[in-house]
Amino acid sequence: MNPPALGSVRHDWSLPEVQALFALPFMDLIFQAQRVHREHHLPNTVQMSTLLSIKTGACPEDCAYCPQSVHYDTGLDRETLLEVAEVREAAGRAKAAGATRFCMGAAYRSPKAKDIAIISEMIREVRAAGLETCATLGMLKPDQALQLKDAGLDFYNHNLDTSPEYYGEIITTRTYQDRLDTLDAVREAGLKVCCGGIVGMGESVTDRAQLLRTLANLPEHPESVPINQLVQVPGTPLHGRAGVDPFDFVRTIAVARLLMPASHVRLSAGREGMSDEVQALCFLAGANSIFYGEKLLTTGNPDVMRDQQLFARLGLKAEGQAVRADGAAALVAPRLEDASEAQVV
Ligand code: SAM
Ligand code: DTB
Ligand code: SF4
Repeated sequence: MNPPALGSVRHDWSLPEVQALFALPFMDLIFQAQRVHREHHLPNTVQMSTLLSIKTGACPEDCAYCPQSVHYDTGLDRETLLEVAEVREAAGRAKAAGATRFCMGAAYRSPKAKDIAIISEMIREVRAAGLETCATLGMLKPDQALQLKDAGLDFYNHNLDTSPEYYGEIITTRTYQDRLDTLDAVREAGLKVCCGGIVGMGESVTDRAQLLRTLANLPEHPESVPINQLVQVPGTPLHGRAGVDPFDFVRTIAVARLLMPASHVRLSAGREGMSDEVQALCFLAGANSIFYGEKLLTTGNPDVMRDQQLFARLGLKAEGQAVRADGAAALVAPRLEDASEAQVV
């Protein structure tokens, strides 16, 4: 029997199948990824999410990549939970700059009841600003996921980060199964799932394959799949690691696109140090989402002007963004029915 064609939504990927995709000649892999991308998505269109750290630093977890862990001295100033008004203002700015989704991140192992009550208020304000809402607050129990859903949350971000096999090298304070349990609770509550990982932590190609295979073999594919390149922060155990070959990063994006054809694959952390040309290769490989705005949670991201110039040079459009009063028409996504034939082939 022939294997299923690339482009079908599957949940039964074997490790050898995924390894074979990683082993394809670069051009063949990118060609297949772009072909599958166009079967499922409007080409030249990128979804834009803006991040805000609503509670920064002093996290009890020991994630070896993270500047916010209390276990490492990264010189980060800790902050308590922001005021609702501060979040409302940041959401207004993100909307005006052209984002369609606003993601609130908190350095928690898991949120407390009083935090959920305040964050529910924040979610209502962000929705009122006309943005999709996303939160990333650590582990959730089923009742907490339901409370966030009731507050109007659209997406919950919780990453697997790496393969089950490599995970223990990176985090010891919670298990891979804890993460899968949170993803279950989020799905059961009816929230959309944003789940991905990090490339460049010293993992092998097999680890990258196992991460993507684990994501693709979940009962439902995450709607958003953030692929982060490690941002090396002095003071964290992973600072000083050899950087990843940019072509290997692009390959990871391409394989994510092939394994989860209908999902948004986000070119996530690490863009600030990436050339425009490598970013263009990531879009060619099927990335169709970015973090937009000059800051991620605690580290930098390309500023809005650099991204607008990159989009203009590549003819990329922002997904689902209404025309802005200041005439930033280059960021307006064509509706499918308005797209020219050249844009939908
Ligand atoms: N504390 C919550 C948690 O871990 O679930 C939410 C915030 S946490 C910062 C969200 C994700 O950001 C992590 O799972 C990781 O994938 C990513 N991340 C954190 N630090 C990073 C870094 N230095 N480089 C790349 N990605 C990073
Ligand atoms: C994700 O996958 N990447 C984002 C978001 N989800 C929360 C976070 C990246 C953080 C990079 C390091 C920092 O800025 O602290
Ligand atoms: Fe805490 Fe999240 Fe950072 Fe891990 S990634 S140390 S859980 S803030």
